[in-house]
Amino acid sequence: MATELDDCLTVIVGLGATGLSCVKYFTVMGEKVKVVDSRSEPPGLAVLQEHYPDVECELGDFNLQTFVTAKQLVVSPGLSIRGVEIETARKAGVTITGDIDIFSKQVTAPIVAITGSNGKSTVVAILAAILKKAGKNFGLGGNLDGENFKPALDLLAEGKKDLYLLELSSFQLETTQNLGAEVATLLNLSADHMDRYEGIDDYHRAKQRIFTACRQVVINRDDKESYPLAENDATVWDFGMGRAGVNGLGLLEEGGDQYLAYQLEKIVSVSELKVFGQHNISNVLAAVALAMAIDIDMNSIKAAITEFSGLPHRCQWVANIDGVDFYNDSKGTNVGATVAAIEGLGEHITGHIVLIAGGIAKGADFAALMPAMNKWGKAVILIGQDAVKMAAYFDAEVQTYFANDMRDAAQIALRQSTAGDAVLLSPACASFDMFDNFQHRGFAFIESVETLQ
Ligand code: UMA
Ligand code: ADP
Repeated sequence: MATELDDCLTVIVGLGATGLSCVKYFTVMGEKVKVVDSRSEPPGLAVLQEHYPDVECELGDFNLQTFVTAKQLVVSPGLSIRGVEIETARKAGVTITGDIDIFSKQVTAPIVAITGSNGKSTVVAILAAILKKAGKNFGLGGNLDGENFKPALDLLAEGKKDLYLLELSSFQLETTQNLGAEVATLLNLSADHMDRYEGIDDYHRAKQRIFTACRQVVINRDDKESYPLAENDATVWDFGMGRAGVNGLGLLEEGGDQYLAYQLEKIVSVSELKVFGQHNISNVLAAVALAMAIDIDMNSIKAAITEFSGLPHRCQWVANIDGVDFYNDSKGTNVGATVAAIEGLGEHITGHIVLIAGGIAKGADFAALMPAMNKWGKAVILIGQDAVKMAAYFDAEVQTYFANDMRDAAQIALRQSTAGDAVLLSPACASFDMFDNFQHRGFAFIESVETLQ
């Protein structure tokens, strides 16, 4: 007998990359869907019209009726589930889900799931390099950008895999009920996206959902927020900058050298790594812990970690002009990331740092930048929408300048530097006020530096 629910549709909320991947998925499954997006011209529109002309699509202001009469809402990560339409639908008994939730129910191969405020993409890239060395047939996707960009559901079209490696954002985890990863990690926690959460605890709760029903966890000994809050009987691996724990990765000092180690067993010397900064050593240790949790051989691990030279736009060396090194850390989009970049670079150079920062603050408190800037910085050049707000935080000993655009910022930065100093673009802010995304901002910096030569 037909029920009222049979007339209701799965409604895909958002027509970006995730929304499109959901349309493809449900179409392959033979299920009729409807798409809504509050934007009048969402990025996925042209593809939808060309390849899925029969899929009904509502654009512009959301229609509450569509939400409350849906069978389920598949919500894209860019939208908060606390929006009035979604919240009303939830209260009316409509299931709220997301692409990662659907993906985790669909696949049987083990999932390695990585979240954290910073270092996710770097750890994913190191682990992917390790898996390649080990000859694994794995799927790679989730909250990634650049060459690895792939919504999780698109991985299903790639055929059978031995395992899946997923980077997950707090936004994606909000709609994920029971991930059931083989191994899950929350690398670290510092404030980000405070314009979307009620506070850091709220953001932390979203991140903690990565541990739901997982079999193994990898925790960061240097950040207690990385530990699962809920009781579970998962096998625990740990990593951190000190000596390794019982089932852990850490650092060993021997003969004046520092080594990455599993318990008391040396893996490689820190000097053999191509990446610099404590944060990157931590990232490598995390990737090794994850690889060991899924039984990858040590030779593949060693080969990959000593070859890895970092991702673009993450503390990436750009040029040396008159003895001043320029670094592009455009992916430094929150305060924690910029602090890590300043400290990593500060220890690496002989002079001081001239920081280029600013953009959209996302509700951040920039006070945490000050100890690092007071220690390693000499000047800050501010750009973008929240430049004035940010300037109020800097102490008098750090010279503060405002720049109109990136080229202006690079010129001022060079004028304020002397040989041995480093100019670091690490904005601690989102880029969308002046640029399409962080890559666009990074390339604008690289081009601006080129004009200085
Ligand atoms: N939007 C609307 N109205 C809508 C739907 C979306 O205005 O109806 C806006 C959102 O507010 C957002 C933008 O559109 O500003 C994009 O949102 P989306 O959900 O359509 O995004 P996708 O294109 O599906 O991309 C998302 C991730 N983006 C976000 O979570 C914002 C991508 O992560 C991810 O690679 C992709 O899914 C595939 O999994 C990018 C990202 O910036 C790298 N992530 C944030 C971060 O890392 O800080 C969380
Ligand atoms: P995510 O994917 O979480 O944004 P990325 O690996 O892309 O992380 O790195 C983004 C920025 O975060 C880097 O440019 C660097 O400034 C900073 N960062 C990287 N790893 C760490 C870490 N382990 N702890 C703190 N900051 C980090």
